[in-house]
Amino acid sequence: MISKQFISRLGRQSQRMSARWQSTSPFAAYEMAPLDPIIGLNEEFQRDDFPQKVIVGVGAYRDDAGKPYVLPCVREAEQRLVEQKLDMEYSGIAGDQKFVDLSLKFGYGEDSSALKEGRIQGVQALSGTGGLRVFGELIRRHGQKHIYVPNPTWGNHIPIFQNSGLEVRKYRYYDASNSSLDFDGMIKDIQDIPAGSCVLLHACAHNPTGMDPTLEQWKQLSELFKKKQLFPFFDAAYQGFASGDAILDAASLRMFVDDGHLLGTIQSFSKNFGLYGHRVGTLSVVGSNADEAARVVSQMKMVIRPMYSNPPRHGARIVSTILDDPKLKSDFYEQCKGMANRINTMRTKLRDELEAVGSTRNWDHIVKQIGMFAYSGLNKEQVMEMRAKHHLYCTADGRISMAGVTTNNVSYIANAMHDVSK
Ligand code: PLA
Repeated sequence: MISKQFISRLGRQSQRMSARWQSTSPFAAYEMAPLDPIIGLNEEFQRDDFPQKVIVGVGAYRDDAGKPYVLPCVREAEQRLVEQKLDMEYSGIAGDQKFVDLSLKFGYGEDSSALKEGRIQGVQALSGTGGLRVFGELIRRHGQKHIYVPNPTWGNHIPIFQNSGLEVRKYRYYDASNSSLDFDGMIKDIQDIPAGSCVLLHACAHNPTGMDPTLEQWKQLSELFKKKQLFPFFDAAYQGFASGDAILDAASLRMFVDDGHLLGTIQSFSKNFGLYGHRVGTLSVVGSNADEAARVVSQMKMVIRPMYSNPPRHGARIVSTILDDPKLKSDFYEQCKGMANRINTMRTKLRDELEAVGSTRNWDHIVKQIGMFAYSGLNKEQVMEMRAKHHLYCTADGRISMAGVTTNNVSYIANAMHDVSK
């Protein structure tokens, strides 16, 4: 029998041991890391107890009541999946093949000849971010030393590629003084990029600027990439959110493939299908033939297996249920358009409200920009003042998630913007 005295002696002993361990904790030198500049805003916002506080930080769609929105087609697909009582076995390393096939058709086009020739192949990815990370690792292992990204770009592109062991270089993209695309600067910088380099392009709805090249400009870029023998890599995180039409939004990618480029692409289903937390995406390449594309996919699997083994199943099943069913697919196109339309209505409202509250600055760029964000032109000091004085949270670069602007908060937002910029 173990006596009470024995147990309490053991207790005292382990207390003494843990005190000793604390002084030599393996974590003693860990410093508190800064909050993430985009997702970290949510934490700061939650700590704020001001009743009228507003957050327009992370790009997550809200309905006009300010609530997260689950697309009805997603709800219906989920219902069907529950009824099927599917198993929950591991997926393959490359994920759900049916999902990948449907996703590639969604991105590259149902009748893409490169797809029919088997030259486009890919894997399911942990949404856009995971696909970018695997791609970064893949090209670094196979000889790339750097990657070129637009300036500015989505903030996380830089650490993702740095963590993949690549040096991140920038090309000009935005003319802040005119709130417009700096196409001449972009062309000039791209002309100087060494042959064979990988260059990231936002397929549509450029984050954060909301400014995309026109179709004629994409054509010029395609020709330049060919002449300079550059390796294009498309980040398609907003297909459907730019024009509201997911097919139109894939025009740049499809043009490059039709022009014969060999390239890589990540697709994210976070925004267009509203599947943020389910982490659904695809990483694919267009190779010169089917065998080459298959070899690249086999190398992607070599990156994935020791990194996270294989991707989650549920979100991919939702997307493939929708894309494989004519009725759900057409519901999706309509519901995606609905989100884009609400954002556009809010762009006009925000500009009009800024005028109504007496701002004499030109805010036309808010209406001219497309996609999820307004790149307001407010500087860091103004952003911080809005946060302190008005409890309005947007990212430090003045980017406002238009998806979080609603009929109820638009005049509050306009007031705060005007107050810090008059
Ligand atoms: N690529 C771009 C250009 C993005 O803007 C984002 C997300 C991603 C990829 C990755 O998204 P995913 O991993 O969910 O597919 N950008 C958000 C969210 C919407 C974020 O920062 O993580 C943003 O607020 O900028």
